[in-house]
Amino acid sequence: MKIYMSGQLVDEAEAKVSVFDHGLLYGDGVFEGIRAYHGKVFLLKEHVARLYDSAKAIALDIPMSQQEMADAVRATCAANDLNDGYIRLVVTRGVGTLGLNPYLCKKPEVIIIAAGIQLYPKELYETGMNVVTVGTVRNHPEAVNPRIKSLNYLNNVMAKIEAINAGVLECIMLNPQGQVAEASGDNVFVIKDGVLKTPPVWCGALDGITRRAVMDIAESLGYVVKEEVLQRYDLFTADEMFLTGTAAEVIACTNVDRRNIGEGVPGKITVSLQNAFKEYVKEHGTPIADS
Ligand code: PXG
Repeated sequence: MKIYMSGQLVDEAEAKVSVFDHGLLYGDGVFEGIRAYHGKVFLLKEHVARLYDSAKAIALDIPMSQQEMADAVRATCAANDLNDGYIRLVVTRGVGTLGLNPYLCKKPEVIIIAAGIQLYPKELYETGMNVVTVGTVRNHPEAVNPRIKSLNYLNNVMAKIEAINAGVLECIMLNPQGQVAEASGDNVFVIKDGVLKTPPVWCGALDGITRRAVMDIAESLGYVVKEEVLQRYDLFTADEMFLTGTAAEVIACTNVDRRNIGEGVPGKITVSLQNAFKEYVKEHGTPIADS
């Protein structure tokens, strides 16, 4: 596999970071997860823009333009003959001292990995998945704002541990006020009386790119979509519930905290959105190959 690192494509065995990189020492950096479908990078511009916003929020200057970054993503996919897969973009603060001071780091490190994708088990897309709400609350917005896709994902990892220990694969995280924020690596939607509802990002959610795509799709199918504060009550009383994310795409949640959502099977609207999403990805990508 070829990895993009320090401005070049190198063999996987040579793609190594220093033990003095602040990405490793402090989780000081940002990342993106992007999908390629049918030889096109899905919503590439949007992912690159979010990466630069995450970087800006932590005062990290990425040493290349957004266009150069997008071209580097395409070049990494091309070098690995990737048509369908998962791309991980990582920008670390770079090599510094053992102290915290980020201003002593010489140059941010940009890494692009174009690889396969690990999905939830296929049958969960048919049956829906069970989730639990967890005790680990989402980061306070004035701590590490959840809108930053930072390399410091311990908050999410701690939540994921709780989910797995409870015998499920994903969880719902609440914010410090006890409102629904998102899943550990996905956004959350409920449907009540035909209306789609998802928490506004200020409730502690990443401004998910799949989330926005699904809001778009739902509106084009004629559904009303609202960004609304949600409480656990809204999950328990929902007719349908689903998660969205680059890795997960659109997946139904049929049980929360051992309570069935609706009939305990994926709802009709969720299934229609899953199908529409498959079509949407065909039309919203940047071709990997130069035309
Ligand atoms: N919330 C969080 C906290 C995320 O990390 C999403 C929502 C969905 O956003 P997009 O833009 O992808 O629709 C993410 C996405 C994983 C995994 O293994 C998921 C993500 C990052 C890394 C790994 O499920 N993020």
